[in-house]
Amino acid sequence: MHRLRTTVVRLRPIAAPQTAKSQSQARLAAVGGALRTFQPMRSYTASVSAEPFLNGTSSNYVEEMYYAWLENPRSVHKSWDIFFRNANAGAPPGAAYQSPPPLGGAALGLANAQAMVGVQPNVEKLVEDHLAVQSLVRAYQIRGHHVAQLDPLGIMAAIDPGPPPSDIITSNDKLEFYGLDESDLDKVFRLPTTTFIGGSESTLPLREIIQRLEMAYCQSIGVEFMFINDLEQCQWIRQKFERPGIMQFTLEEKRTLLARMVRSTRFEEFLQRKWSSEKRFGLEGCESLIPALKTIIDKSSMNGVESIIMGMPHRGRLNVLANVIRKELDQIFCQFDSKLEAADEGSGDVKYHLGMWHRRINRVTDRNITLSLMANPSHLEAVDPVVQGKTKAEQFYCGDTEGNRVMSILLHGDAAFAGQGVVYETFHLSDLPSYTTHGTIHVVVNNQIGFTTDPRVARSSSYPTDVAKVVNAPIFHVNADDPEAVMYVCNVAAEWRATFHKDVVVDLVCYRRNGHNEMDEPMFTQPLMYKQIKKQKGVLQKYAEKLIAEGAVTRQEYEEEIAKYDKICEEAHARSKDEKILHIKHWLDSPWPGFFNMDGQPKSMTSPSTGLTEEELGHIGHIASSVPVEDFTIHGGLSRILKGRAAMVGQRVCDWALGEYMAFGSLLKEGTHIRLSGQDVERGTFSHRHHVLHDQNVDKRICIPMNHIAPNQAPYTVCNSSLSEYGVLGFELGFAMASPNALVLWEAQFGDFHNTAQCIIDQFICPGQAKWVRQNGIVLLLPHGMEGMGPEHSSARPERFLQMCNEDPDAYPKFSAEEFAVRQLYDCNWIIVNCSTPANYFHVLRRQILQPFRKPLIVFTPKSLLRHPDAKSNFDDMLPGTHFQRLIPDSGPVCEKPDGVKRIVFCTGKVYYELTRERKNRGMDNTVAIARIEQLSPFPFDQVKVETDRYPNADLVWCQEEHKNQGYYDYVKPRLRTTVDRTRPVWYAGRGPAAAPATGNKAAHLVELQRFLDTAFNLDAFTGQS
Ligand SMILES: Cc1ncc(C[n+]2csc(CCOP(=O)(O)OP(=O)(O)O)c2C)c(N)n1
Ligand SMILES: [Mg+2]
Repeated sequence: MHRLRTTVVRLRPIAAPQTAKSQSQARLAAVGGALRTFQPMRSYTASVSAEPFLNGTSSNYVEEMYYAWLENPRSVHKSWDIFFRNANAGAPPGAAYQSPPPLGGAALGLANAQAMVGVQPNVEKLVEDHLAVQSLVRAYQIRGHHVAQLDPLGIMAAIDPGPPPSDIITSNDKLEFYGLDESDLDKVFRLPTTTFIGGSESTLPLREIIQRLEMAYCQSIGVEFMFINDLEQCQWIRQKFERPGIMQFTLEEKRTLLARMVRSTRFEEFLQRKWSSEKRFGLEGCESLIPALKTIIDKSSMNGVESIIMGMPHRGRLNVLANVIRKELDQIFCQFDSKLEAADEGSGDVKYHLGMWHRRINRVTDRNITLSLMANPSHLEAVDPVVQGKTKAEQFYCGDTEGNRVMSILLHGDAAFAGQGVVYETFHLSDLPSYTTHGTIHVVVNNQIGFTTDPRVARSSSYPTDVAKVVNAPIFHVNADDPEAVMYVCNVAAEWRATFHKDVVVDLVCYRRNGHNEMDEPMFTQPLMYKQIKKQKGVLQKYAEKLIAEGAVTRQEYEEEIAKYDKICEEAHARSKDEKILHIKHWLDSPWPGFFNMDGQPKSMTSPSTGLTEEELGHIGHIASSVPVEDFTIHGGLSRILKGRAAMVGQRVCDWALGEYMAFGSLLKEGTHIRLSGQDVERGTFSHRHHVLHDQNVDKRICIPMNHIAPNQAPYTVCNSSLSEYGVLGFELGFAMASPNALVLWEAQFGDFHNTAQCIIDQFICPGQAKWVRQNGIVLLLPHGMEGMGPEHSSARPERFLQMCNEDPDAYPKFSAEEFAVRQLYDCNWIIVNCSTPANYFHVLRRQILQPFRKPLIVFTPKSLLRHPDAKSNFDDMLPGTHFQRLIPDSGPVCEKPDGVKRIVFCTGKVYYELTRERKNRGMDNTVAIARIEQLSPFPFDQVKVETDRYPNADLVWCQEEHKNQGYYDYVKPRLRTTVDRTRPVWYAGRGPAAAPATGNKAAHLVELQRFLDTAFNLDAFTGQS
């Protein structure tokens, strides 16, 4: 319908303005006759143009009439009926018109009209031609990018395989596709409202229409946007790329662009000259990345952005550090010195992974801007969600709810952008309320190769950027050898982000002049591509020649610019030789001002009590068991849960959910922001948490009681995430990076699902501080426990976390008794706990914030214990003066006669409850002591020693419900042995080794459980073994 309507509008034929053809030719000449040119055709002069009532402003009227007539011929005056019949039958408009039939002469009039039917077509052809032109415009908008000149190497097949689309006019004979021919080229058409190629003109000859479409969509820029399902956004993009004369730059802009190209190019050349055999993953072939980023930053600063957080891979990273972030050059150059000593503890990292934070004045806008480049591992794209999380956090802390002040830029390689799934996961966070950063600008260094693999075998999509379509992000492909086009699209990308607060992609189509790194020989695998690359003139040289030819700059000025920058590099190089020590601290991407003392050390080395007053416990307990807003109807089942909570508070006890509530509520009250994110965390996978209440009568009305604890409390963010682990955990890690004064928790639906986020754990959480001297207090909540649920949903794989602890199992730490716990914590790379009581869970969460430094905390959390009648804690265990208990000793009858104890069973987590039940059943409360190791890492050597000393006649057993090659055994055994100075053996009671974490058969599960409990309480089980 819509289409018909617009078509009818264009029924009105128009005479070609005299100037149309000459305009078109002038423009062609201006672009150097850039693309497919059209031979001048005979000019079109339609007799219809003379039709008096079909020109000027009457067209709408006619349109309406025509439209009404199409629906019902009787709805228009007879004269119009006859006219349209005749016109439709092909009569020229002059002939189509007939005087209204005389009164009383109806029969004659009709006869005349009928006689007209059968006159030769014309209006129909007009309609068809206009339709064709409209389709043509649309074809360019949709598929013009496929024929754009994006590839500096001219081997386009690699980036966009396949023949050009048949509906793009690549030569005159293609006009036929639209039912047009060369004779139509000079006909003038009214432009549809969905194009801006006319500028101030609303009509153009076909020849000019095609020329302008070619200019807009088929030169150095290829715009992909027609999949966006928002008309306003599409129109916005069309006008940005279609308006005539858009690509005009001031002299000043051109000179700045040249200067930036000089820096970008000469930086790499300098490094190559000085350190020709060092890997640096240079930018050669994509030097315009630097002006691209600087353009985005300038424009964003102009739009009010004050802080930009960037993530990028190896390619061109040093160049970005030097010329975008403005890291001192001597600090970069000294990294190439192999004798440089490391000042900081830890592994450090290679120079092209380190991060950076820098505040400076933006020269273009004269405003302050903070730029940070996040440190990242080799794992491509892994940093994406981390950048987003940090960006979100910065926005959150400065109250930037629209993303006007803080934004992120993500850089990608073409192969990684297409290949790595985390890119997709990150895109899917982009529009979620608790995860959006209100638009990210993605820049792809599309050098048409990934290491040795070219796109034909590296991806199934046309472009590496297709993944961005999933969130309707426009994609601007641009030939990186055309720096002005690059600058233009970067400006548009920044404006897009500022206008719509949505993601956008700039695809810099370029090449890689060297191998993957400077040592690699690319000719082994890409001989033809590299033959072409060898012939390729550098982009700086090309652009300089262009500007010199234009007279925008003189050769002398250009050479002076080069000399000036080379001198800067040389001087910095001389200074860099004085640097003998590498301070990784100088490469910190997220400083925490005020958290450490001047030397970067914790302000104290004590952990205060994590207890709360009776009153505070009562108050938070009350909030946890009530609905703090009026007229809010909750589900009946939930009412029962809240009543149960109220009863517990009355009895001064907590279950797991209430313990967590106490920890969160109190920290919020004390001013600590809390963010809990993960799949279904609002209710809790096991329906125990219920932090978000839903009104049963009003759609989307919710209440978060935790935000009603105290008037000046910090906000609580609890958010169900997308079904992603890698992306979401990365995001939360980034969020936790922004500030030490927030408790950021990610909960896995079941602990085993953490392995799809393994890269974030292995590359960031475990070694983050060692590599990048960056602390992080993120908390991972991983439901864990063998409960007969099968191989999945059972194990959070504690063995893997434990294996990655940096503690020496064979050395008893040499700390004083008072400082033992805190020093151990300070030295560790992460804390791993498996709490058996709500009180201990409460304490460890509070300790996470009250301790004077930040370490990641891994918590194996319970499932069945959430409702276990014995797994409750008394308020007494949470009062002032109480602490997290790293080890919970046996406080039963064994304490009275420790000498008579024959065995100490050490365990952790839920199996404790199975052990105590079995011990009771067997009447062995006096002979077997059970000690719970609640903090597995750092291992509480000192407290374990107290237990082993207390029971001198006991043998030592480690009991776990996990399989022998899993769980904690391999970790705990050497530590227990170290604790007793290897004087006593450590025996094992637990499931045998297995490939799968748990059986899928409930009966087998129970048999296994009973079997290892038998072993644990059979005092002769290990007799005779050594
Ligand atoms: C997750 C991951 N897998 C593999 C690698 C090894 N690797 C390093 S660079 C690279 C090629 C990257 O190609 P591209 O993304 O196009 O970036 P370019 O090097 O071309 O700039 C590969 C496979 C890696 N670093 N990370
Ligand atoms: Mg590549």
